[in-house]
Amino acid sequence: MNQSVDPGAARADYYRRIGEHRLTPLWEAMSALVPEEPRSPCVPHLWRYDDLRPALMESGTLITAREAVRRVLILENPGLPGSSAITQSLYAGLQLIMPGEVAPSHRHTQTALRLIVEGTGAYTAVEGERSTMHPGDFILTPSWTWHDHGNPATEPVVWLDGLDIPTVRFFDCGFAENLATETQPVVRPEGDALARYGANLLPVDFRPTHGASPVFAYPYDRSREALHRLSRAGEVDACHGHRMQFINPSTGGPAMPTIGAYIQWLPRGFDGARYRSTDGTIFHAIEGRGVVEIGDQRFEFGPRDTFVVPSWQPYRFVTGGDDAVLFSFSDRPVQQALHLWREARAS
Ligand code: 1HN
Repeated sequence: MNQSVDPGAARADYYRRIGEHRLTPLWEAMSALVPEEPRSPCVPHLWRYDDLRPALMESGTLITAREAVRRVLILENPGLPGSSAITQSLYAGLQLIMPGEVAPSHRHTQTALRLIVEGTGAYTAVEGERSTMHPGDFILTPSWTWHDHGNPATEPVVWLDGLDIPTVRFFDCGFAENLATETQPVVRPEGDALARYGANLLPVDFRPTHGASPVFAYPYDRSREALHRLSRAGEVDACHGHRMQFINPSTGGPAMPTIGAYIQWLPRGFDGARYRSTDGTIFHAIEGRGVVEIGDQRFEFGPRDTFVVPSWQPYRFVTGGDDAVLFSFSDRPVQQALHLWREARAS
């Protein structure tokens, strides 16, 4: 090297010159590109439902569901501004539909899930079947299936949306189209999919038409009953309480190929062990109260609150006098399909 030239200045000049050829030096970026362990820009955050509900209801006076197409307030991670993302791979929002409204039918390659937060009697239609919403119900919209929502009831209905929007954006494989009519024709009675696919039975000639579960709606009363029985059976997991995965009954695998969805029962007096995994996870409290410690932060959660745990951040749950039921979702099926997923429990 030329001794008379400051190496820092020489390198800077070199980087400028190679930049004109659209080249950059790996050695300046290497440790950030290949970290020893995940260092997500996503940060822990809790959205308290009672604090945001007035703003959500106000949106109902400012724009109709028809004009908005979907009237949603996005839960954007404070560490990912401008991204419309709650984790690097997932999107979440709170959707409001007022009595008498319709959210018009469309389809897209993004997969969606809904967890009903407040109100009863709205519906979502998927593959010609309408499912009536009740708080705690888990409803999914597989990739490229027509879906529309309506609220023929008398109260506002709110649900948490989860979509794989950032994942689809990452792969640049997003397509969307609108149906010519506002609502899709109803061709099956309500409960048809659950009867056909949700009773440990499958039609003998069943052939999947998409990668997601043929059961579109998982009623909360069924999931809650199963968890409640488990909670009586004892044998609580030190980290998760009683945690179950929503499955595709035709495969035994996750209900959606790109999003894993889970529900867990934390018994009262639970003092959980620390846990971490590489799938940044969104939690939503359906019932009960508790505390979640994420890294060095502590959040109290109550019914209808939503919080996010970034990839590889240690977290643990503590409950007081209440049992709590938490819904959650993450990109775990994608990471597992790619053999990338890891977890660790505090020893
Ligand atoms: C969508 O179709 C829904 O169908 C919700 O309810 C949120 C966010 C972005 C793009 C499409 C829905 C969405 C969405």
